[in-house]
Amino acid sequence: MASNWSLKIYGLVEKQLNLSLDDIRKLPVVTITFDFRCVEGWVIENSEWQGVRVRDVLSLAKPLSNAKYSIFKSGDYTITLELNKALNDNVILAYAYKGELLTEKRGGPVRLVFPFQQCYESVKWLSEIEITDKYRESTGKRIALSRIGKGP
Ligand SMILES: Nc1nc2c(c(=O)[nH]1)N[C@H]1C(S)=C(S)[C@@H](COP(=O)(O)O)O[C@H]1N2
Ligand SMILES: [Mo]
Repeated sequence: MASNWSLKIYGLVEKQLNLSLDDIRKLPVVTITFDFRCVEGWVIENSEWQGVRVRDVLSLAKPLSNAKYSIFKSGDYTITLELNKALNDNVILAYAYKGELLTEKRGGPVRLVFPFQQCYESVKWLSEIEITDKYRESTGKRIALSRIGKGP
C-alpha cells in the first residue's frame, strides 16, 4: 500500500497537490505523546507518534484566504476540523509510532493525530485533505460510534 499511496490536497488552495510519503518526510519531524483514549473506554498511555505538522503540509498547498475548514478523508470516513484548529502546533500527520513506521493495522502509511482529539478524529489511512469555506458534517464520528453501539 505504502508504495503507491499519495495524499491529495485540494479545494480552496493555491496549489492542488499529490504528496508521496517521501515528500511528507522532507518536512520537519515532530513527536507528540499523549494518552490515547477511545470513547469505547480503553486507553493507551503515553502513545508516542512521529510525523509532520498539518500546518507545514498545508503551507505547501497554500490555503486561500476564505478557507475555513479542513476535511480529512479516508474513503467515506471524514473528519471536519476548523482550519484554525488543524493549524495548531500539535496536530500532525503521523507516519510512525514509537519510532517504527505505521503498519497498515495502525492506520499507515499516514494517519491524523493530535493530543486534544476525540479518538474517532484520528483518521487512519488518510488519503485526502479538502479545504473548504463551508462546514460539512464529519461522517467518521457516526461511523465509529455506530460500530461500538453508541451511535444512532
Ligand atoms: N479511517 C478510519 N479511521 C479511524 C477509525 C475508522 O473506523 N476508520 N476509527 C477511529 C477510532 S474510533 C479509534 S479509537 C482509532 C483506533 O485506532 P487504532 O486502531 O490504532 O487503535 O481510530 C480512529 N480512526
Ligand atoms: Mo474510538
